[in-house]
Amino acid sequence: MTSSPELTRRQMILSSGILLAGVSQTNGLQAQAPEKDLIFRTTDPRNAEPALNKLITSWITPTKHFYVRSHAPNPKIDPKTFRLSVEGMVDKPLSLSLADIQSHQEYTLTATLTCAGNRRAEFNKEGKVGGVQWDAGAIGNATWTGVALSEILRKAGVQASAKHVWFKGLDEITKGDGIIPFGASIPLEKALGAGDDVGALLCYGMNGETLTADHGYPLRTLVPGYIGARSVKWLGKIVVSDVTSPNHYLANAYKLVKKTESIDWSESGPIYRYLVNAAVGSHEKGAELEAGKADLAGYVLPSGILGGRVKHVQVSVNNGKSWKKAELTGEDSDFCWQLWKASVQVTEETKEIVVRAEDSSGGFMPYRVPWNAKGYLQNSWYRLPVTVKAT
Ligand SMILES: Nc1nc2c(c(=O)[nH]1)N[C@H]1C(S)=C(S)[C@@H](COP(=O)(O)O)O[C@H]1N2
Ligand SMILES: [Mo]
Repeated sequence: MTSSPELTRRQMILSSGILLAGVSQTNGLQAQAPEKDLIFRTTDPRNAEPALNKLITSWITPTKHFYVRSHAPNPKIDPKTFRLSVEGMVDKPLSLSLADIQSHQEYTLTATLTCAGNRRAEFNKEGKVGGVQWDAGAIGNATWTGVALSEILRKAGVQASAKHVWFKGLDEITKGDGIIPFGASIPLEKALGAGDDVGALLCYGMNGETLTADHGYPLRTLVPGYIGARSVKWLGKIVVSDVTSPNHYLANAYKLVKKTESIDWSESGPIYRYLVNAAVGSHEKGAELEAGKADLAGYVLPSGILGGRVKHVQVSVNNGKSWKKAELTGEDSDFCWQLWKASVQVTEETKEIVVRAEDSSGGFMPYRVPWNAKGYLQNSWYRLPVTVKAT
């Protein structure tokens, strides 16, 4: 399947850590995937994030700069024979082709997707955490096109005692002795939305183009406001139930637990919403600055709550003794990040640029996030180490 030129390329990729083209994804069933310009944390499966200076150049993240988080190789799915099944606590189980799905009203919305493990690598300062060693790039803001999950559920007829909607992917993840799909569930009320909130989408488009293999072709869920793990790619099955999904990625993983050895999964419940977060993208860690004015820029994400907005982003050059308010740029929209910029005065005493944010729901970035064994929800003050030289 892999030709030798690709192998050569792969080796080159591995040595540089950067993949400039989606060479290994073409499966004959769809067009060549667009190029990716990402830093690969692992290549098999594909886990990659953009350089932060590229990430913050636009409010909409181009697909080539959109992070990829996959637990197994992209499954090869024939769109002609593809079926989405809808079962469980419904009056009328469904088996839908892509055309059936696309015959419903189409929605396009912009929403930020972020991995619960974004900024995970920062936990290592306190104690090693496993998993993909993300910097602050496991986040992106895209336009998503698809149909409302609520409409499909209504068509199937959700029974009165139903409380959760399970999603099952078509990927095959080796776990222990077995092979399992990636799965998740969300509360029924989140799935259905209300009023202006369409709830969750079943998407086939991203940034105005057909969803790529990396992002879940031909169909994925998009759950605005929730951690990326609830937006299941390569969606094959929906189950309506009165309980949460038993799938490993809902029942066990994506929880805040304290121990690495013999993890007690019952210690906490599943993570759903993401938290307010921010990072600097204009400068690299360890950047050399000249004393005087420094122009900084980055992203900021309000907590994943409908109507949630960024209240303010603040920057400190003296470890939080004083703060300067940053200016927000980009658009102000539900479940979307914002970009920010600020000019600050740095001195030879400045060792770090520190950033924190607060949102309209009272969510804030704390000084420190308690260490957790799986390295989730790191949203402490963002610290960018710098060296400042006298002019
Ligand atoms: N089927 C499937 N869906 C999945 C995953 C996966 O590995 N398999 N990863 C999840 C995680 S942890 C995240 S953060 C998002 C990432 O979406 P992206 O790769 O499109 O950025 O997809 C989620 N959906
Ligand atoms: Mo994730």
